[in-house]
Amino acid sequence: MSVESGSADRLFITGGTLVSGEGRMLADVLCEAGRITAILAPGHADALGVTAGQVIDATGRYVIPGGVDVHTHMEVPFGDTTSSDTFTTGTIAAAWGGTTTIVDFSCQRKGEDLRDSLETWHAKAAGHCAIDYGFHQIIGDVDETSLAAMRHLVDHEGITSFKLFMAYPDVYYSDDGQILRAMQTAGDLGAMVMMHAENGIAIDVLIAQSLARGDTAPRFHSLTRPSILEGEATHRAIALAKVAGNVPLYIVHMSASEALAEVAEARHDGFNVFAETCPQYLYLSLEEHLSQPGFEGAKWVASPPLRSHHEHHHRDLWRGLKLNELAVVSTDHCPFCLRDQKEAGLNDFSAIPNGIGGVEHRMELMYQGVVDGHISLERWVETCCTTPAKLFGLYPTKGTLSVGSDADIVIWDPVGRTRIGIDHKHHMNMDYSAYEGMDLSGRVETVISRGQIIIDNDQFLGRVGHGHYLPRTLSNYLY
Ligand code: DUC
Ligand code: ZN
Ligand code: ZN
Repeated sequence: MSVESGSADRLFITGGTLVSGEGRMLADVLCEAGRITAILAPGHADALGVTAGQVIDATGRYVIPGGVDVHTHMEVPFGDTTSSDTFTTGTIAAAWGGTTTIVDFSCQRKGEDLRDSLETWHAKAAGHCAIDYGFHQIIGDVDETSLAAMRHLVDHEGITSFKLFMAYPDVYYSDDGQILRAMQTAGDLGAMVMMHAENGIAIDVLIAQSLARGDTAPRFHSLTRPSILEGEATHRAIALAKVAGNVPLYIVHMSASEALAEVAEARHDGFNVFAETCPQYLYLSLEEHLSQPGFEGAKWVASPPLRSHHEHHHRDLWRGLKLNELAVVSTDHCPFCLRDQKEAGLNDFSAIPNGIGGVEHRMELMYQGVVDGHISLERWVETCCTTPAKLFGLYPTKGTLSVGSDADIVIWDPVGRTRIGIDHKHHMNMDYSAYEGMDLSGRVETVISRGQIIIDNDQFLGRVGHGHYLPRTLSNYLY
């Protein structure tokens, strides 16, 4: 690929293969003032009088919409610590990996007003992001006040999705009655409910028993969060969403076959149920990662946990992605350093902050899924760019290469390679990589955000503060 410079406000991408969820075609893309203004059959630019500003020759490359990662946690408090990427470091890392939009979470603590938590998250992000960002709202305290505030957030703040927890008693946990009430309110508003579906009450019993036995190493994190309890919670969440009137429900960070089966059945029966998985649940396992000797396994403590590769979860999740039982791939990027952060749980796995960092690598890891034959090229774009934008009220501004859309574009080199690791490609603020040593097919070559080139051939050319807040609309794709 070569870039010729010209007017910064006008960008012409020629000779590439445009890929969408529906197919691929050879076409040229004209971007002006941050938007896509024309998509032209190759060779038609001259006839139509298109005079280029800056020209990018994308011959032999895929041209895809910028990645949309609808599940990240920058600067999120967890126990006594805070996730290690700021909105600045995390959004720069995302850009390096071809993601041009994130949706993070504003978190309501018990007793806090939803609006105050949102203000706190705006203060963390505003002016600090390299790419565009939005927020979902976590409701940690379902009561009359927060139910009323949900309407305010939808009507005035561009927040159209709300996350609830069936895990973490005493922190973010909601009981079934609270969940039902929040779902009824979301249903009235036309908003989406996102669910962390693990049975936290039962899990806490298993954790206490494990620690009492002296089973304190990181791998017991997975053994005390059995997949059947993810399946049970998913079943219950779906049942409650049905009782609330077929309210749109989105199961986050799915890791388990049992949970997938529940979603597949509900979707088959026509209910408005969606789910995402994350690369860690497709590539990493209890045996190879969480069970590494000593304290190493702490690097991969996240909830839900990595699953056993003997139990077919990985295979089933790949199949679910292919069949649209799983709609989206996000990262649940929630990074903590091993030193001083994960080490809080040296003698007690339950004190290890939960989370894996991966915002930089989602597009790369999922492209490997194309090369390995798990999903098609089109499905890669659909699950990583288009559907997340559709489900969360960002489409068609984001997630598509269409006239009028934001010029968020990735130029992808299908024959290049990407080596992930702390001494290779690694821009997240973490002292290790969860994907250390992986050598992947394909490479992010150029990343464009609203018409500005922010990554080009291993150089960051973006600007902190370029990223705008994205107020989101209610989605038209939930019913
Ligand atoms: N759930 C998340 O969505 N992210 C990090 C930890 C968790 O439990
Ligand atoms: Zn969660
Ligand atoms: Zn999360």
